[in-house]
Amino acid sequence: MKKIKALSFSNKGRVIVISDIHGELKLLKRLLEKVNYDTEDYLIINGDLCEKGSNSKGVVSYLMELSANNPKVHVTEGNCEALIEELLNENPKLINYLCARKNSLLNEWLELLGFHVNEKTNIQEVKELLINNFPEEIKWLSELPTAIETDDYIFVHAGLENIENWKETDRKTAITLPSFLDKSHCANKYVIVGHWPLINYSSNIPANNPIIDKAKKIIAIDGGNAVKATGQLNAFIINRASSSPDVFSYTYVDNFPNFKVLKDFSAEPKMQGSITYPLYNIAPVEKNDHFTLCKLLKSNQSLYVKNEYILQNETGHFTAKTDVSCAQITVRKGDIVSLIDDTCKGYDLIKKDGLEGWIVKDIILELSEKEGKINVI
Ligand SMILES: [Mn+2]
Repeated sequence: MKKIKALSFSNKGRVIVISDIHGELKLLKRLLEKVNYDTEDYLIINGDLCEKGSNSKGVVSYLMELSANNPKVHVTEGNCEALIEELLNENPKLINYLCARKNSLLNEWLELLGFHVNEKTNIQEVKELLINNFPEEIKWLSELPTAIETDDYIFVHAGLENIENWKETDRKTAITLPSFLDKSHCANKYVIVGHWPLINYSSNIPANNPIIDKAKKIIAIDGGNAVKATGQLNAFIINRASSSPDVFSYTYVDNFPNFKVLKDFSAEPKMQGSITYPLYNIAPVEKNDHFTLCKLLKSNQSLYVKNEYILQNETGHFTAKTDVSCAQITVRKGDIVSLIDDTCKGYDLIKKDGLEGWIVKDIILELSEKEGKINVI
């Protein structure tokens, strides 16, 4: 990769890292408010500002302005920002993409100009229109660094190749590499990535919380915001103090309402695990009132899937409707949780401190808007 930005953090204060905002400007602003973001903090936005959410242009404008006015704000490119390159290279496939994906930065810009793309639209026409009307934004996006390197950290959207000189990582790999936590690198400093929703790595109880792998020196922070039904926008915080090692913490925001637990509920220990991308095929073994014992095909793992989340297709095969927790969660009276799904029989799907699972129905009470602002982590 060619675009590597060298940076030096002062040895005290905070570094706040956020990735995969995907056009969710309101969530971004709520998250900055929740962490009490201040211009004294470093703020690293680690790729995928746009696409999928409803306000990509808003996120791009907001971060352009924030970084222009504050030398401690830095942004790396993600695979979604690389769309700009496809535009500049006049890739005709971009037209198909824009027809298929309504929530796209380029479609939002074109809509402002009263222009709608269809299959017959010419890519040169789109390029000319956008370059003439959004020259600063396009320049800013196309100049974003692929990685930011400091004394102790490398910030890159998706990952690095496991090679002696990490700087030789192919740029496309750096912004598209899947599942980096399952891989390794030899950069000898922490590599902080987004791109791969954390729920894909879940084992016992599914979660979208950041994962720190000390042995591999990888920190993964993509909460699956705007991509996963139960996703969240994470802020990973590095607290620096000159006399001691950096301390890590995190928090998140999502769009689920907060509730207070009125009665204890203990999870059944056998109820663990989750169905996540890409293993959605299951074979039901034993159907019960609320959950069906299933074998996850390929991994052969046994899971209890909520009956409402099981689908049978025309060929008779069974799949999970979407990513779903197969875990129950222990909650105590007074806990604050958020509610993901209350449409199923007998049990509600909730999130507690980022962990997702089922609790028995009718033991939670919705908080007022003011009370609901209590931080769950
Ligand atoms: Mn990405």
